[in-house]
Order: sequence, then structure tokens, then C-alpha cells
Amino acid sequence: MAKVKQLIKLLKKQKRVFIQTHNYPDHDAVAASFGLQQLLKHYKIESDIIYHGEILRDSLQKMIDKLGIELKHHSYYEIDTDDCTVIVDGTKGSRNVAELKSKVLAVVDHHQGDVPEDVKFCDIRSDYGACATIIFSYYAEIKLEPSMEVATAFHAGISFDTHQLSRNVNLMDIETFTILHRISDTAFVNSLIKSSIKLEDLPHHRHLLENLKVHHNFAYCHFNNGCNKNLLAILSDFIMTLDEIDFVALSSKYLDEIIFSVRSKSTELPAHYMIQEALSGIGSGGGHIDMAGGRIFNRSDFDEDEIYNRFLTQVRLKNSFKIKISESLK
Ligand SMILES: [Mn+2]
Repeated sequence: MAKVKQLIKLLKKQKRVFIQTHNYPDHDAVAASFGLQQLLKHYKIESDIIYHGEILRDSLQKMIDKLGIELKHHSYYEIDTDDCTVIVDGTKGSRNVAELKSKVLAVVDHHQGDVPEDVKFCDIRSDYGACATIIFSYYAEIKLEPSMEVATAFHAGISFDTHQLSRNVNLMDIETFTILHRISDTAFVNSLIKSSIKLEDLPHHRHLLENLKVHHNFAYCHFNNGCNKNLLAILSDFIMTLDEIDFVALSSKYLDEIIFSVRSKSTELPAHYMIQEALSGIGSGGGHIDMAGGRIFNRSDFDEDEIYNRFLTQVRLKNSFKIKISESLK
């Protein structure tokens, strides 16, 4: 039986179905949720997309408006124990997915992590660059052509999550992207990518340029006056374009927390591992080998110099390990 048919069978019996994205959803989380919602609709299963946090980026709001995607903050509904949720682009128990009263029946994700044991349907493919690719594979399984709106959302989701096919991408993402290129609004997706920042974001760029600490191939900057999560990700991608830098960690005050965005272009400095180690005992983090995020829940546990040194210690350890290997090969 096609994998998605198992999910449909499971959801058919449910009274009310919610599709929940990870907190502060990004393009991929919204695209994958929207795609799944429309696929379920094809099987007469109604569902509502919910999220926790906010829609932070203007380009994401543009995508939501243009494609007519309906999603609401979970507090809009009175969610109860007899409702069920499908978590998309995140997993049960993750710090990045709000715990709600409903029972989690399914998880569709592409992040590294453990498979939750008590979830009936789990489809976790951590070698995929985007969750949108996984949902597209469901359409392929049942030979259902996505609408132009869904195809456009998938196209944007894959583009943003894989940094235009340059990061953590596999053959499935590329093949899917090729198909979507033909059936989506490519000009609209390109306009989202090209205009991803606003004038009001420029002071954050200035802060970054003036306060970036660099040690060999490692860069770090803290935004004491705050910077939202998605802009932080854009800024860490920007630092990755520097030839000399292999690993960057950016942190910012955000509400009562400290949030992190981490990027790596060296397999010796795996982003998801480095952030976990750096925040051990004071926060949590995770993601992929080349991009990761994290947070310290209590701002008082954060000390800029200490965090810088925690990252630096690890970078030094890994770099010296690399030097040792190359020396032993001489
Ligand atoms: Mn994703």
C-alpha cells in the first residue's frame, strides 16, 4: 500500500484533524502543510493548519496571501484531547513544536532526531532537503497532480530550505524541483527569493558587520537588541558566503529567550552537533549537518563570552583534529 494511503486510512476515522507546523513556521513548513491539507481534501478529509509563534517573514506572508493558504495560530481553536494532529516539518517532543492537548497521530519530518515511539504514522526522512519534497512524493504515489498553488508553495519550500538546491539536498529534491519548475508560478517564487529582506532589516546587517567576531574559520555575533529568528537565518547564510568562514553561530535576544542560528560548510563542524554541545545544560538545539537552530529558554543563563568560548573550544578541537589527521598523512 502506498505510504500516504496508510495516513489517509488513519485520518479517515478522526473527528477533527489539525496539521501543525513547527513553531514560527518557515516557507517549507507552510508549503508542506498546505500540500498535505489539499491532498487530504482530495480524500474528503477536512483539516486545519495551525502553528505556534508568529509568521516572521514578509516573503512568507506574501506566499500565504498569494496562494490563499489558510493557517491560524492554534489558540484560535479550542483544541481538545479527542482532536488529532499531524505534525509536519517537525516532530513530537521537539522543543520547536508546541505541545497541544490533541493526540499526535502522525509525524512527517526531514530533521535529524529520534523517531517518537508512540506515534502511529511516522515518515521521517532526514536525508531530504525539504519536507515539501516528502509531501510531493505522496502526490506521486497516488498519481495526483498538485494544483498550481500547491506546486508553487512546494517550489518555494524547497528553494528556501535548500538555499536554492545548494544545501542538504538529495536527488529527490532535485527531481521534484524539476517537475515543479514546469507546473508552478516560477516568476512568483523567484520574486520571493530575490526580495527576501526589507529596508528595516538593514540596521541588523550593520550590527552584524560591526560586531562579528572571527577566529580563523569561525564567526560569531550576538544581537543584544534582538533579531527575529528568520532574519537571523538570512544573516547566517550571508556570513556563509565569506570564503574564509566555515562555521558561523549567531544569537539573539528574542522575548524571554536567546535564539541561535548556526551554519556550517565543513563536515568536521556539523551544525546540529555543535549547537547541541554548545548549549548543553542551558538550552537545546538541533537540525541538520549544515544548518541548525537552538535556544536558551532562560535569558539569565546566557553569557555572551561563555557561549562564544563554548563554540570556540569545539571549533578548536575539531580543527586541531583535522590538522592532526593531515599531518599524520604526510
Ligand atoms: Mn523544512
